[in-house]
Amino acid sequence: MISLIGAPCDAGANMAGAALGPCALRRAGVQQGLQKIGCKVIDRGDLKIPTSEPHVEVQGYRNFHEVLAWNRAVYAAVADALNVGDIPVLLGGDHSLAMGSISAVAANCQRQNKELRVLWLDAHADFNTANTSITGNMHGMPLTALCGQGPSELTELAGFAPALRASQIRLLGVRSVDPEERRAVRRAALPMLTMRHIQGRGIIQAMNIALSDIEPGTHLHVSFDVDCLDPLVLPGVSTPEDGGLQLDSLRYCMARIAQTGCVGSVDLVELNPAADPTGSSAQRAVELLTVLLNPHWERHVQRSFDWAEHAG
Ligand code: 4U7
Ligand code: MN
Ligand code: MN
Ligand code: MN
Repeated sequence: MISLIGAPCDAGANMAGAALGPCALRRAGVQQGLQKIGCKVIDRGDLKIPTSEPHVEVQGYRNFHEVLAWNRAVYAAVADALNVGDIPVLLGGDHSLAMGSISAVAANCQRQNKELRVLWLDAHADFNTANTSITGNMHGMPLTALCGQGPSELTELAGFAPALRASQIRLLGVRSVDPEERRAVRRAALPMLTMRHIQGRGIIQAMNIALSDIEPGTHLHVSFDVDCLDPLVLPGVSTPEDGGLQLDSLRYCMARIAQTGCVGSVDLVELNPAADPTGSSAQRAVELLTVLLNPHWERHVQRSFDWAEHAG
């Protein structure tokens, strides 16, 4: 069973709008789209947070209290879904929410003695701390917190820290890394397939590398920041970066990930409906999610593989 969990939060982002994501994704038919391909889906509605002190910066972390409250709520909801054996799909909301969702996944994997892998589809590396960040926005910091850097309220959400080692992460589609952030990425040896890598090797090779050493039984968490797509394909984001993935390429990535049979949890984040009045961005995001979660990938995604062989 797939559990849809809405988290209308944009406290971690550079502008308002990502909080409209869950509503726009529902309007684009996320539940019906998944049901159509044969998934059982329950929509658990939107999370709420207790009113906290708004807009306070704590040691360089903007809106710290709201972001923390959202992540505690996300942690609890994702943990509940995993406990009953569901696949939680977090409908964001900005990408700071991945601290809560992936902490819950890491705690669950530790209890069940399961390997955990995180595929991070993103234009950005999201590996800032308050010290390296230019903006102070926490949607650019989730991976550092998960790797144990930052305030303990965030790094210890899982009950232990770090929730993740850099070697468990694969970033895909990156094309914007801040100068200090780049140094941190190198120091941590964070595995990263940038757009330059993807354009150089071709998408087939890139996915071979990204998925190379996934053992059967691994829990694969896919953190899908929709700004990994080119803004011409998906304009509805708060932090657009040119030179992103084309629709066919990402469809192929999603199909390859589905083919592992290991997808155990998903974040669909950073959709900003206010930046795309046509609504096509939400529709594209939903369509890609249905490729990722297709239980019958053998029958349905052959087209995508044929495409990649021509393109690659
Ligand atoms: B997203 C940025 F400076 N690096 O830290 C920052 F360019 O979740 C952007 O990937 C972060 O969308 C983008 O603010 C966060 C900026
Ligand atoms: Mn991101
Ligand atoms: Mn991004
Ligand atoms: Mn963004």
